[in-house]
Amino acid sequence: MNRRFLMATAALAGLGVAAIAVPLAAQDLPPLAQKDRYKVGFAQMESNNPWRIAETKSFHDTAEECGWDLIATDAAGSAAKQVADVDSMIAQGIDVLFLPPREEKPLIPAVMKAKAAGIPTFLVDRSVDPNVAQAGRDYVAFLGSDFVDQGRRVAEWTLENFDGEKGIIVELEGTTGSSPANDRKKGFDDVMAQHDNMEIVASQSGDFARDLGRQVMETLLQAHPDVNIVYAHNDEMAIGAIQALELAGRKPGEDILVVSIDGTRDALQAIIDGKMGVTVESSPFFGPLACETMKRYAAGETIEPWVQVSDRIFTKENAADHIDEAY
Ligand code: GYE
Repeated sequence: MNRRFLMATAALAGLGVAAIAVPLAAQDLPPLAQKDRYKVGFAQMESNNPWRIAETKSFHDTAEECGWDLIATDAAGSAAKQVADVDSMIAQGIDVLFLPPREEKPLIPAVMKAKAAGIPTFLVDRSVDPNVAQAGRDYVAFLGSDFVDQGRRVAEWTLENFDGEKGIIVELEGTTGSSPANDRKKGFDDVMAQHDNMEIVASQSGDFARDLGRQVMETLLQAHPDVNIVYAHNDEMAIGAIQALELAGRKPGEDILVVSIDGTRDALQAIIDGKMGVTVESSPFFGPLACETMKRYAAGETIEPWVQVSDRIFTKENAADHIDEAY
């Protein structure tokens, strides 16, 4: 609806304009001034795995050359704490917020509060529910990978490389309600649903964590001893699954195919050792892209709603070439 019309209507109705100032501005993103230094918030969700640690380090490594006075927090795996961390950053007067929302829905209030406080927000590496909060309106943009495509690529590689007759698949899902877990599941499951020789017999969350991945695999192995493919939504859970499989006397890489996503050092090593088949890249090095996108926004550019990161694929053909750059 037209802004001037709304104001006029409000005046006619005898409402104070200030009372409806927030809804009137609801379509507008907060601007960002061009300055030498910015007070920047990075509200990390957890630090219990190498991916998160590499991402936080990437923001710290970028801070100096991008002119950031960086406030970085760690929500220790709690969406509620992540919301509180954003609150405290707003109170500290940050100019810009970089936020990896742990889950799609609980972080929406934080996005809306930052907007209401006039702070432009960039979502990094995970997104929020697009039916509720939208890029270009509530936050500037989402910087990250195509998770559906990652899942699809793992499925396609699996179809080409699995040499058994019938695939009995166990899926280890990421954090429930997170965008990568939702989308990596969709991408993989949709492809597999088109193949009669592939069956997903169990799909359960391991919260993107190594230890939980190991525990869930242990349990699922009891219920499905005939499993011959494990699809994990990230490398940490894949490594946990390999530990559970080996403990149970299975031979990952020989009697069971393990496939996953990220490209961590341990996963590349597992591929080199023949225990894992593939990992589709999902890079944690967001610092430089965050800097560049923020500067473009401050210069007055309209940012595309999805600043998409392209992902490589690591297999036994190239894992050794990339392990030195891995984290
Ligand atoms: O794959 C996982 C991490 O959101 C893309 O989160 C990210 C995912 C990544 O904990 O390992």
